[in-house]
Amino acid sequence: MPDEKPRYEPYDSPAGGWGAAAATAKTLMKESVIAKGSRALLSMNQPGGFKCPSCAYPDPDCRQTLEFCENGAKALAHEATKFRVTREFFAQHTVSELAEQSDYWLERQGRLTEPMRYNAASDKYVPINWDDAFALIGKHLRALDSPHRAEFYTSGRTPNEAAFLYSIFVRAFGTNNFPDCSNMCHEPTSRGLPPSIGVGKGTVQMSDWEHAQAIFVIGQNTGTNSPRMMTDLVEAHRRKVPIVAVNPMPERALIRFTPPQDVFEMATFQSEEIASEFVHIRIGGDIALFKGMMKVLFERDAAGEKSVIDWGFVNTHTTGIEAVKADALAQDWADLTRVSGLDEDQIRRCAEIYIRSDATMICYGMGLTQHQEGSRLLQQVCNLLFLRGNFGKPGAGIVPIRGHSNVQGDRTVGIDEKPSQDYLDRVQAVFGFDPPRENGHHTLEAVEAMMAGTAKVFVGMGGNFVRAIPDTERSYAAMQQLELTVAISTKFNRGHVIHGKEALILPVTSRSERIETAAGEQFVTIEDSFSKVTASKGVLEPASPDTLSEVEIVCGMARATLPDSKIDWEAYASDFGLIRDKIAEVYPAIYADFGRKIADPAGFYLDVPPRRLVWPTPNGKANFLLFEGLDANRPVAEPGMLRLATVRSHDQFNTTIYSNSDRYRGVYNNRMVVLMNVSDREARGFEKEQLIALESITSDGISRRVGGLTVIDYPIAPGAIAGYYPELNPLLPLDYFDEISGTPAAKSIPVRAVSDNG
Ligand SMILES: Nc1nc2c(c(=O)[nH]1)N[C@H]1C(S)=C(S)[C@@H](COP(=O)(O)OP(=O)(O)OC[C@H]3O[C@@H](n4cnc5c(=O)[nH]c(N)nc54)[C@H](O)[C@@H]3O)O[C@H]1N2
Ligand SMILES: Nc1nc2c(c(=O)[nH]1)N[C@H]1C(S)=C(S)[C@@H](COP(=O)(O)OP(=O)(O)OC[C@H]3O[C@@H](n4cnc5c(=O)[nH]c(N)nc54)[C@H](O)[C@@H]3O)O[C@H]1N2
Ligand SMILES: [Mo]
Repeated sequence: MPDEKPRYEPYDSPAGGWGAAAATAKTLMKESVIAKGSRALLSMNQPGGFKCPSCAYPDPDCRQTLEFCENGAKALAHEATKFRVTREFFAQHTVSELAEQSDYWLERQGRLTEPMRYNAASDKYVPINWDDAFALIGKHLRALDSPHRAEFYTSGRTPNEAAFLYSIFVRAFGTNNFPDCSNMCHEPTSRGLPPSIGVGKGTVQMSDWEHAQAIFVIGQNTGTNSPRMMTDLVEAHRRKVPIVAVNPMPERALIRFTPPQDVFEMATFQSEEIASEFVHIRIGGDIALFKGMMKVLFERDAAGEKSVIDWGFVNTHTTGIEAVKADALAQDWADLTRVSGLDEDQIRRCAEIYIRSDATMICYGMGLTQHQEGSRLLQQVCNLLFLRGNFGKPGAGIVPIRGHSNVQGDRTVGIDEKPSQDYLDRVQAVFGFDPPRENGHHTLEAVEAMMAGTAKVFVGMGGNFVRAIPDTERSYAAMQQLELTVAISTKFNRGHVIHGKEALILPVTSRSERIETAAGEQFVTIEDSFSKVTASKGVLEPASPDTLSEVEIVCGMARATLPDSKIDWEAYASDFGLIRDKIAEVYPAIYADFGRKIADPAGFYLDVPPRRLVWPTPNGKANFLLFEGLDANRPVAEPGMLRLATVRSHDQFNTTIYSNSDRYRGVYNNRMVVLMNVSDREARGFEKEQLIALESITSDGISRRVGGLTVIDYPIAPGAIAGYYPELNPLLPLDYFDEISGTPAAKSIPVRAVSDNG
């Protein structure tokens, strides 16, 4: 689909509703899978069926209705597509030709069907059989002078069984180099929350929605990225629970929504106002909002007002309130309003909503994590929650809304570049080999090692690493220097055409498809955002007879790489239940009796100690942690600097682009746009819809620029602009990240906007 001139037409209808129903039908049609896709949708998120491959939002504990949304249906349709990438396709195109195509075009070609190997002489991919492919991987890995020269990436669609075995294989090989998609995503949750509450996970379960008395949705575009959560927000709204949306953009579904499952509202074209308070925050201004709210609480408590602060909770469970209190009280309203971009009245209204609620849930997404101080920012969310004892009671807690459907599960079962010694001891005891003890690489460190030329082999268990990471141009060059790149994928993507000197594409049986092994039909498990583990069993025929499940591919790589391994890879490859038994042995505290528990079609929740008011922190307490600043990003001294948030459109899944439109934001036909406040456009003297370029403001002397962008007048907070990921990743410098977690600060890139004269 060639790019057309972008059209902007504010979307006045409610989100959801008939627009969503129509979009679902259109996608099934486009992928030519109306009958097959519709049938599969009936099994999605149902007991005995498979888990939606899209987001990590949980299924209800017992709702028995259809459980899918427009974007889940799109994810499924693109997985179940009738289009195929075959050996004939590869014979027709050189890789250099393919590299010229857009991400959209690459994705459109469809499902991968057989293992392929890059042939440098013809610049084409040619077929290779599975055994030879595994042998090639083994040969390269064994030839390295150190196992640390290989990088083993994981993307969060990989199920628990495959991720667990992959972590065992890689450790048996000898490294902890586990760059993971979560390093670009919710790593501030994984690293920032433990010092506060002792775990790097959310603390609510599905049943908490019914008990919440106030809900904050911060930096998360719910209607697009976890649409099934809208059902819970609608129900909360109907119970008159105040919902506060904090976002630099008035994301449509958080303002007005029609639940597509609600027959009456659909038939009568009704819709509901979701957010009772829309907080139009400046990018990175959230800490100032939280501190302003805390200041109000401390002042009212000091003035003698009862029940503003839950002193019972604070005194029993926490430490450190004094420093946080002194800091909040010392804040000046002029600073709080300047940094947040909000007026004092609104911050006070947010505080009032918070004080009136005895059970508050704070939900958040990438708008909080992808800043230079993403981890400390989340610690401020914990501070705020501690003040009113919002842990360990129904309806309250911290609610990270995860991205990929099993990104949390992959981390739980061992995809961790900084494994604890405890865990390594258990791996040693259960599997009988000596795992490496030193920390490995996270995503940015892996890219650095590639740039430095010290990394030689890259294995990608799912995902589209080259397109997801920062600093596109330099990253492409780094990938191309590698000796071997291995892409274990369902669909064709950029990572297959930007590759190492040798390259393999290994096609995977997808989540929605049946996995048959020598031991019969297998199922896998995933862990959602609320730490609930459920089984997932595909129902469709595999895209080709020559795909393998991720578990089988891990076992194949392991056998070829570690011929002397005592681990019975063959047995695991055919009976996934044996893998679950080992997960139970390595993680007895959470996974004891896994095999029996997973037989319950409703799944089971993993223990999250703060729910029981137990804090696995070094001092056994919940800790108020002081952050002295107000801004989630460090200052940049350039007049006219804008903060760029790279976001997802309504029609993409990460690097997979479903179309060039973004319906809820009213942007059609072209993704090369910059959403800008009209005051910022006029201040720069740009005409409406003029072509502009963005240049990163950095001090490393490297020029980063993206041109050909149409500026669109948009109701985004002044000083903030937004554009699409991954097209704008060339603007994100590799060294612009949150130091605690290593997460790129993709929501606050300092840029200047200039007119683009070609
Ligand atoms: N359909 C679909 N579903 C998905 C995905 C997808 O691409 N498509 N991706 C999956 C993945 S991996 C993830 S991680 C999640 C991502 O889901 P989200 O967390 O919703 O991710 P983004 O689209 O990046 O948008 C984040 C939001 O943060 C806001 N924001 C930007 N800066 C700030 C700020 O400083 N403060 C505040 N308060 N808000 C800010 C933006 O305006 C935007 O609304 O979704 C998952 N689900
Ligand atoms: N600038 C900027 N950069 C970002 C972000 C941002 O907001 N802004 N967001 C970051 C975030 S939150 C994330 S999570 C990352 C995402 O980074 P990744 O997870 O690496 O990227 P995806 O686009 O989700 O990967 C899509 C590919 O995964 C493969 N795939 C799909 N399903 C399966 C499966 O079941 N098994 C296997 N083996 N392969 C499968 C398909 O081949 C598909 O092409 O990007 C990050 N990068
Ligand atoms: Mo993510």
